[in-house]
Amino acid sequence: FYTSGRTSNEAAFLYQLFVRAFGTNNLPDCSNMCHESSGMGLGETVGIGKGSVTLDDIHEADTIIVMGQNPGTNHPRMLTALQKAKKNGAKIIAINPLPEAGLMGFINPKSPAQVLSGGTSIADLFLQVQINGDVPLLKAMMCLMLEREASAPGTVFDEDFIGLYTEGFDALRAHLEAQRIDALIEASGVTRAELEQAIDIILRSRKTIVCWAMGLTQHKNGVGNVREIVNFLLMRGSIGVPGAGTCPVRGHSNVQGDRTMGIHDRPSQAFLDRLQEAVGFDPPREHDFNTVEAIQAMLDGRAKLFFAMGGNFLQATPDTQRTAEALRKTDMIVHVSTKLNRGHLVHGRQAIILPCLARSEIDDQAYGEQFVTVENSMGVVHSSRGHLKPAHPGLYSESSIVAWLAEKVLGPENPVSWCWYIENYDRIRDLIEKAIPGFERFNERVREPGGFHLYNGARERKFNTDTGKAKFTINPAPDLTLPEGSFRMMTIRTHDQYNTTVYGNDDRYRGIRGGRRVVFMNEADMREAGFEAGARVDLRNDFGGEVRTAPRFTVVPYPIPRRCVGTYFPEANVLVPLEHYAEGSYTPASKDVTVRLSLSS
Ligand SMILES: Nc1nc2c(c(=O)[nH]1)N[C@H]1C(S)=C(S)[C@@H](COP(=O)(O)OP(=O)(O)OC[C@H]3O[C@@H](n4cnc5c(=O)[nH]c(N)nc54)[C@H](O)[C@@H]3O)O[C@H]1N2
Ligand SMILES: Nc1nc2c(c(=O)[nH]1)N[C@H]1C(S)=C(S)[C@@H](COP(=O)(O)OP(=O)(O)OC[C@H]3O[C@@H](n4cnc5c(=O)[nH]c(N)nc54)[C@H](O)[C@@H]3O)O[C@H]1N2
Ligand SMILES: [Mo]
Repeated sequence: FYTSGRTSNEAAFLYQLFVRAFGTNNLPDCSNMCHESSGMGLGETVGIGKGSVTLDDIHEADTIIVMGQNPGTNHPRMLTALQKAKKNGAKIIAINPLPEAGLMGFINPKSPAQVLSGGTSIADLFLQVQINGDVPLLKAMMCLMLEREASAPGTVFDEDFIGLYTEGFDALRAHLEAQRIDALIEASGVTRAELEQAIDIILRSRKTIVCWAMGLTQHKNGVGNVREIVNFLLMRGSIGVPGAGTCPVRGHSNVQGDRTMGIHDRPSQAFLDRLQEAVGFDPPREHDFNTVEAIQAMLDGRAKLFFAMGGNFLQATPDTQRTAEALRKTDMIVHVSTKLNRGHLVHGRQAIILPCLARSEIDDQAYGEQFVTVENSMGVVHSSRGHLKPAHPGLYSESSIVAWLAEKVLGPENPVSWCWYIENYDRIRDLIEKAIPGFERFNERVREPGGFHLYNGARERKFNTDTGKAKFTINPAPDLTLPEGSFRMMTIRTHDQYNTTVYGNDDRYRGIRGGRRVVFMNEADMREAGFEAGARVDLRNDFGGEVRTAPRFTVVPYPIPRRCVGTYFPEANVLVPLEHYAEGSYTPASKDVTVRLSLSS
């Protein structure tokens, strides 16, 4: 039972309830491929798997570090917040293998090579990290901060905060002291002088926020990346005070809310206990398949039915050929979708598509027009109401589809009166209030303008870990050696797509027109390999002795670090091995895939 991240709180809550009443926690979701590494890295260290900052914090910050994120294309509204912060005196540091136009403030669609050279930039400092060089970079920065502390004791670390609220600092300090700074700096791809400049900016005050997205989570060490960010913030006491904290920037409009509602293959026992109390049946307790495990289970016949609440599982997941094979092995595939996509074409013995209302459409039920609720990246729950006439009078809402399905599948013995809930979504919200902490007076508070903030312990320095303290952790730097002739490939989004929905063939801020099968490459690497600009090449990955190829990509010279290349998702997903995922979170490591390039025949 897969979920994409657009499903409302109400539909998601009913859906997970149905799935659990049916008898399984098999609830993989797009989060598994997205911010799972963030949820895990933050949960273990600061006790909550969500970011700690609010929009006001961003406006008040003195330093904002934007790592592994391309807000110009993917979070354009965030640029407004960054601009406001800058007006208030904030400095912005971009850490990215690419000089992304939205951050560098230079938008000339015709000339990517000029990106570095002009325009007013949002970023005050650009650190051109190599792909997956973030752990070495952060470690090197922390080592240099140790040096600064040694020469001016009491100026760098927040000893009071560290002593009162955290544990593990001495072990981390010892670990950092044993590092070879030069090796870390070399692995990061930036220079010592640049790191010193970054530290000068950061040390101006404790009000530092780190924002990040897929450039950090989709790595083998994705969880480690997030834990290093936490180390860095904790050292300075830059969490739980105004203008400081963690900011994983999310994707789908309700991916965070879906998790809060219980779309989770590994639910906590506390969540299940409360659910049991609220609804009167005993949900299954054992953990189940995430996205990667679901594909493996379909491949070897342990899963026979695939049900998707939205999304495009075929194209969003890694190893497209194998995922297709997995889906074809099932007995039945059911999609609840707002529009058709290629994923609908690859199915098992039976295929059912249930078209549903989009959130922009009027949802009329027995008690009249309904609204739904969602939760944003900052933990604000607010309402969302459709205004458009439905595309067809026969379309049902996601909540109705779930309720009817539950009623039929579970039969009259099931204690939940499914169809009664959908007459009036206030009833679903009352049930959510009973089952999920933080939703007290849900129906009342969500009707207030702007909605309400969910409680966030980290924001108040209440760290809900097993010891009640925030934790420093030690995270090994990844081995970044590449086999001779290989490259490190990241798969990224263009301006003209929303995940697997491609609206056009341009990527205007990167100067690409009329095609998506392109590979960004450093000019020196091109010369060495003998590729001209515009050359056609085949990409190949040999993970686990299996050959995966993506033929006929056009080479584009680009200011990207040596031995790093970039391609677009989903075209390059055929190259991402299913078994190549983040340790702990199982997020496919689609930002660091080892590939070889050869001229197409
Ligand atoms: N228009 C549009 N908006 C979207 C989406 C969309 O497809 N289109 N998708 C939505 C979703 S679901 C999500 S999750 C977000 C995704 O938002 P982003 O994470 O911004 O999306 P990506 O294109 O994957 O970009 C990743 C960025 O990380 C950088 N990067 C890659 N590898 C590394 C690395 O090793 N280290 C560092 N420091 N940086 C690296 C890339 O150069 C790129 O700038 O956007 C959301 N918004
Ligand atoms: N290589 C590589 N792979 C990636 C990524 C990457 O950066 N690189 N990014 C990953 C990330 S961050 C994510 S979030 C996933 C995205 O994975 P998914 O969420 O599975 O993919 P989408 O393309 O967002 O799904 C779009 C489809 O959802 C349906 N849909 C849209 N809105 C609604 C709605 O309101 N209700 C219902 N029921 N259906 C709806 C439509 O049919 C549409 O075609 O992809 C991941 N895959
Ligand atoms: Mo995402």
